[in-house]
Amino acid sequence: MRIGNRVSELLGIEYPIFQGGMAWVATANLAAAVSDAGGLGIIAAGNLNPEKLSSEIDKLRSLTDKPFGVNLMLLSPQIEGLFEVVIEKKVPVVSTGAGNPAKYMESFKKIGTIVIPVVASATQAIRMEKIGADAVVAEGMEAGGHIGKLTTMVLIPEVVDSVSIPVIAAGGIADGRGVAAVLCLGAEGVQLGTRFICSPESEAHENFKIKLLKSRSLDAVVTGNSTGHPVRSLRNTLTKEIISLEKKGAGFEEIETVALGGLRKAVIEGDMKMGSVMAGQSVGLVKKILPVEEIIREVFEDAKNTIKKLEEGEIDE
Ligand code: TUI
Repeated sequence: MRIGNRVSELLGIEYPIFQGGMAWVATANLAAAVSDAGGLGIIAAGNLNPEKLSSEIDKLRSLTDKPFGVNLMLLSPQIEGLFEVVIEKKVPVVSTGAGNPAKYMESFKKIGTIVIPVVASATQAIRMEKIGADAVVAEGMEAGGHIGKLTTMVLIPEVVDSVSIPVIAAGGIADGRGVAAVLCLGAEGVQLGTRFICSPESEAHENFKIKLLKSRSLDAVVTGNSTGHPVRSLRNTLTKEIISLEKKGAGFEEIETVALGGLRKAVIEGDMKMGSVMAGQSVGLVKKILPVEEIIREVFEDAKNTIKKLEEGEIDE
């Protein structure tokens, strides 16, 4: 049995697995490793300026000739320049987050770039299909970073029933059981973030990786609910400070000031106290640092075995 489908065919990849476009973490090095291993590596542009994005794309292309993507975080202050780089470099796949990419759609289509927006609801997915998206990543609130309100378990079937384009599931998936589960829900691909941080190819600070390995799912807490901008990250001094500010009724701007630069502090400087250690609930399932190729192989091997067991009626074994 081969887990291949519309997603692998659309993108020309071996396994329908994406590596999430995590700001600061999803560098050319990590993305190239994922693409080279048969998945879709994605460079995060969220923390980059246009020049740096351009050099990261060149670097990835020097490491692999496989398809890859760039994630455009639509709230980036430099979004226009980043968009221009993606067009100029003819990036094969673009994923978008934190907004509606409608105004860029025509330009992407013109050069044949495949557009896969990240959505957190069926309403957003329907809107994305209407504007010509090729697929959507539906991200449940188990994910790390900025999140929506729905769990993967509810979001995926609702999105699958609402659109005809392929749906890639994200949020809470770290192993083969998760992959098998979302395939049952109708997803045709998966996106993993947290799991890929824990690889030698990820350039996140060692402290960040160690903290992830030591954490359980309940350590991945949500701050910012009171301001309408929920973010999931690992409990530390920063999250405690933010929660106490929220209890005092602090507004979005005050909280943003505390959180500002927090992700860089965590990923680059390894500050586990005042850094924003963004990770999903699946952190509790990640027990070891494994090369990207082995992660992908293990995840799909386990997914296939899980499905096979179900087919053989061995659910209780
Ligand atoms: O984008 C994310 N998660 C993120 S982005 C990010 S970057 C950052 N944040 C703070 C400090 C430093 C860097 C961290 N985490 N997930 C994808 C996602 N997008 N989830 C939900 C959405 C979304 C939200 C609104 C998609 C569309 C949307 O509106 C579309 C519409 O219908 O208008």
